[in-house]
Amino acid sequence: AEVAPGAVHVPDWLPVARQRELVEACREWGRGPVPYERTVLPGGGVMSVRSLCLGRRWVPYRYLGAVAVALPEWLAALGRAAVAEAYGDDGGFAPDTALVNFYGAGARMGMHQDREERSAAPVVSLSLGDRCVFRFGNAEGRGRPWTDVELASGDLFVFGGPSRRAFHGVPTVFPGTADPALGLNGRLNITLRETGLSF
Ligand code: MD5
Ligand code: FE
Repeated sequence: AEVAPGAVHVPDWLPVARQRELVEACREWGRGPVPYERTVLPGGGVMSVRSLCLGRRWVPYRYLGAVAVALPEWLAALGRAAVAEAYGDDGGFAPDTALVNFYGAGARMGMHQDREERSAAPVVSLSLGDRCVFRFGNAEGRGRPWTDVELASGDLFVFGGPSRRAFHGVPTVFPGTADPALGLNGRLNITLRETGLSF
């Protein structure tokens, strides 16, 4: 479903077996040199989600050239397949970064824009585990109008074109709503991005 120009929601895109593999991969990445961490914002606030970045290092509000853990080619290929699914063509999508966000009990994400990528490429979002409310806003500010969309495990969302600069957030995660077969207590979101950073 096209929620707004360039913003395409594909419910239940990933089969459960693939979801399980992704959850396991997210666990495995957390055992490597880059742990999941709460980001401390310049104003002193601490985000409630725990994040891990593959391919590039993200600090608020920019990417650094230092590669901590490589972005696996299979994950970049999944991102290309996701763009092709949403738009009918992958548009040469070549993500260099995966940002993984873990929402544990009570975690949420306030309304923000993703502005640090120096690229017109879309962002691919994959949801795993607990269901949530995803709030898709407008490019003018944090306030209304917005559209609340429920995202469930296996859902794909692609944000491109004018939707790329819309304010968005995750005001609510519904605890205990994940398929028990996933063995995941909380919500994971993987975003694939082209930073436009070359080094
Ligand atoms: C999440 N993550 O569910 C979301 C999914 C983040 C973040 O917001 O910055 O890590 S990504 C949703 C997204 C990305 C780029 C543009 C837009 C939404 N949009 O224009 O709505 O953890
Ligand atoms: Fe975002």
